[in-house]
Amino acid sequence: MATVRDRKGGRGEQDGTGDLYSVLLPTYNERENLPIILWLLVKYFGESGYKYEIIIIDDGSPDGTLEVAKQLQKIYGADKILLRPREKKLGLGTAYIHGMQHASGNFIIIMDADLSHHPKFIPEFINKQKEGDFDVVSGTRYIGNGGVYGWDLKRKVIRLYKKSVLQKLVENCVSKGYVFQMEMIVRARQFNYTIGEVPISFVDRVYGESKLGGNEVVSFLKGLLTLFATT
Ligand SMILES: Nc1nc2c(ncn2[C@@H]2O[C@H](COP(=O)(O)OP(=O)(O)OP(=O)(O)O)[C@@H](O)[C@H]2O)c(=O)[nH]1
Ligand SMILES: *[C@@H]1O[C@H](CO)[C@@H](O)[C@H](O)[C@H]1NC(C)=O
Repeated sequence: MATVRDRKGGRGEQDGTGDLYSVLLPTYNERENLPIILWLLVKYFGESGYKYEIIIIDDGSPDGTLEVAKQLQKIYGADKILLRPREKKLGLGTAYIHGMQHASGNFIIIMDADLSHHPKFIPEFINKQKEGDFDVVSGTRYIGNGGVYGWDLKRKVIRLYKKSVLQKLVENCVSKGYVFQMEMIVRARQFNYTIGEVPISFVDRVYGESKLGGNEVVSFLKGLLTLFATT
C-alpha cells in the first residue's frame, strides 16, 4: 500500500475547498431499490458534510425506474439528483462513460443501485483518498476476524476515482459488463496509479447476508413518512 504523501496545495477537509463527489448510479429495473439507495446516500453524505451529486443513468427500464427517479429528484432537489437517461439498455460500461460526461465533480464514485453496496462506506473512501492523495480507492473485503479476502473477482465493490484518472482508464478499457470494472483496476495498476484500500466487512450488503439494521429500516420508514407529509 502506498505511503501517505505530503498534501500538495492544502486540499480542504470536509466542505473545504471545492471537492465535489459525483456518484454514478446506473439503473436497470431498480424501481424498488432506488428510493432506499438514494435515501442512504443523502443521509451519509449529509452527515459527512462532503459535497456531492448523484447521477442516475437509467437505460429505459421497463419497470418505470425513471418515473421513480423523477419523483425522488423532486424530493431531494435537481442540484443533488441528476437524471441522464438513455433510450435502451446499452450496458454498464457505456453507462459509466455517459454518466461521467455529465459529472461536475473532480471525484467520481461508482456503485450499484441494487443494494449490493452500502453507502455508509463512502465517507471512509473519501477520507482514505485524502489521506494519501490516492488516484483510486477501492474496497478490500475481509472475512470476519480481519482475514483478508483480497480483490473481489466475483462481486463488485464501490470505487472512488479522481475524474481525470477514470477518464484515462475508460479510454483504455475494452471489456463489457462487470468485467469492465475488474479491467479498470488491472489497468490502474499497469498505469501505476496509486490505489488506496478501505477494509470492508465481507458481509456489507444492505440486504442479503447482513440485513439493514432494524434501526435503519425504522428511520428509513420514518423518513419516508416525513417526506410524504412535507412534499
Ligand atoms: N444504465 C444501465 N444500468 C445497468 C445495466 N445493466 C445493469 N445495470 C445496473 O448496474 C448495476 C449492476 O447490475 P448487475 O445486474 O449486477 O450488472 P451486470 O454485472 O452487468 O449484470 P447483468 O446486467 O445481469 O448482466 C445495477 O445498479 C443495475 O441496475 C445497463 O445496461 N444499463
Ligand atoms: C510502472 O512502474 C514499473 C516499475 O517501476 C515500470 O517498470 C513501468 O514502466 C511503469 N509503468 C508506467 C506506465 O509508467
